[in-house]
Amino acid sequence: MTSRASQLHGLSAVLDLSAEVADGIAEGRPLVALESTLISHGLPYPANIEVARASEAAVRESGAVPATVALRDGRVLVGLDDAAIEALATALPGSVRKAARPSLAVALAAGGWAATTVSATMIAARAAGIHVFATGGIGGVHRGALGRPDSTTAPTLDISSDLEELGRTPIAVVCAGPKAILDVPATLEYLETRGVPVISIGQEDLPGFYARSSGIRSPHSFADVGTAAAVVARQLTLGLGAGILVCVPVPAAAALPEGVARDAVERAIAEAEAAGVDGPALTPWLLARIAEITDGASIRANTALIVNDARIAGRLAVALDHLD
Ligand code: PSU
Ligand code: MN
Repeated sequence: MTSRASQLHGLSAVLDLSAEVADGIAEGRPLVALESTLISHGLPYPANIEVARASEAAVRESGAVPATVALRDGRVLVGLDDAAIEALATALPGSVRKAARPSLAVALAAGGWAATTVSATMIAARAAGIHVFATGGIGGVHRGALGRPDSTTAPTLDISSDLEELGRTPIAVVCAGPKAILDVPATLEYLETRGVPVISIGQEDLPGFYARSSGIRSPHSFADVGTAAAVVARQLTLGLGAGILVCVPVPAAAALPEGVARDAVERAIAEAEAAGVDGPALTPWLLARIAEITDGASIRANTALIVNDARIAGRLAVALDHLD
């Protein structure tokens, strides 16, 4: 490595803000980051492109500026135009990388398109000065990550880099709970250890991603976005370093009944284990298999919850702005 190449430039050297995002920042408007892995890996076409567009529209309706994040040819794009969203949504399977904190450098060096997960999107949002981010469900501790009680298989230690990122990057992440494919109690414990507050809006239970409830009580809950915003503002300004997870349930009309969601998730996980699927491919594989098992009902739930999260994130960004 030459001395020039070894200089530390930081992410700002590879950051490309869209005109809309740059204007929003210059005007001091509230902004909401959106991720792109759910477009390229999380949902099939055309649900993925509909969700990407509807999420941006929902953020705008709430009075904030959307900033969808992806990587292209070594650059971190914050704010995508419609052609970029279409490219991600229609890409051939396997042609778009999935970039998380541990794969960000490789994806940037490889060139071409890469989609950003929650961890990589948080990194980009922080570099752009965006404090609020909406996704569907965060990654977390996979079942079997810590071993299985009645089997001889070794612990996989498959724990999403999303959790570490929440522990070290001060951004509010709005989601419909940890994804139901995970070990949700272990995911909550991990977040607690890493100093990440988990709050739910509008109900005492932690939202269950496809279902309204995870069956677990939320560590904290608040009646509405306004009261949650005061806590978010406090967390982000205390200098603790960690972000905050803000959970809102999937809209009732699109929710899967708890039993239906649980059965589909358990069946898909058993099949994934039998098929030996692991690593970054596991989450997309499970989401796709659950869609087949539920005959598309999980896609409708996932779509509705992502757009709802974007709307709530927009309101949260506006409420934070009014607190300043
Ligand atoms: N939310 C969804 N669908 C998704 C994801 C979130 O509704 O596909 C993505 C996010 O990008 C999240 C990733 O960071 O799944 C988690 O992947 P892993 O478990 O491999 O860390
Ligand atoms: Mn993983």
